Amino acid sequence: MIFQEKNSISFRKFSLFIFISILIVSCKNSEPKVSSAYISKIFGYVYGPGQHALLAKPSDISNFIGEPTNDKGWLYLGGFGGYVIAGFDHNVINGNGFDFEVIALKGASPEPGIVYVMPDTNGDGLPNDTWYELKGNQFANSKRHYWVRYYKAVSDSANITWKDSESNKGQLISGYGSNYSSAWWWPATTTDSITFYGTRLPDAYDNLSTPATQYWAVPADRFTWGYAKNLDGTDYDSTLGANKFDISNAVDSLGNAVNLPNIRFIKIQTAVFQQAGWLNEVSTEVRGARDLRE
Ligand SMILES: [Ca+2]
Ligand SMILES: [Ca+2]
Ligand SMILES: [Ca+2]
Repeated sequence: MIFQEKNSISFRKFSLFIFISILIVSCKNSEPKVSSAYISKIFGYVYGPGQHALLAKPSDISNFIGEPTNDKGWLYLGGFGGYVIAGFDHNVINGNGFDFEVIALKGASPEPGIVYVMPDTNGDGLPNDTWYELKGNQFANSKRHYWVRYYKAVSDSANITWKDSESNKGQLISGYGSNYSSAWWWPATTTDSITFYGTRLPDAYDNLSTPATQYWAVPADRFTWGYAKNLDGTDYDSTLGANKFDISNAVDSLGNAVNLPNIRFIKIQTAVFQQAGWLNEVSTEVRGARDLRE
């Protein structure tokens, strides 16, 4: 009898152990699985007219997914307005200080892109909620709610023309990299015009040319924090060629600060609209983003 009772108690203990074990395992399985600190998916990529139009392939989006290993190339965003929309496979938490970084073309002079963030508010895993701009040091000097409409060149020997939301008109000046800027129209853009909406930063380059020599330079104090592909930033990690971002710098469409506990998606957009002489357009090149806490 005593022996049986002992056995019975042991069996009950064993059953309880199994039950708790199953409970722990099933609880663990129900947590969202974090597979990567890096970008896991691209939701959109459009190249803005610029000199790398024939190099920039739609399939280059793979260069922005995962770890930026040496065998990977770049994702060319092109001239003003070109962008990529990407997502992590988990929420990036807004903790103290920097939260994520955007990896760019290492060592190149600043060609700043603005970073926008979006929480997955409706929880469907898609970037169909609200974008918030992350402000940087030129926030007060930027044009928000700006757009540029580019028009495909009417012939191979013509230029791409444009107009903007301030009724300015102009042309992408031919010469560098090709005789005519018609070659800067992205083949994947099948329409005859394309409009890019976004915030425009001040010009990056100052024209310091003399009659004898053309010389353009980006003053070191122009872009000091808050932009992608910016080696002048105090947020720059020179080892990786990355700029670090704090979700606490998010602002809404009116420019007011918003408190976002986390984000799921990012959009990086070329934010300077300038042709700097022979240097040509100021175009952001990127190659991934990483959650700094994973
Ligand atoms: Ca933060
Ligand atoms: Ca969503
Ligand atoms: Ca560039």
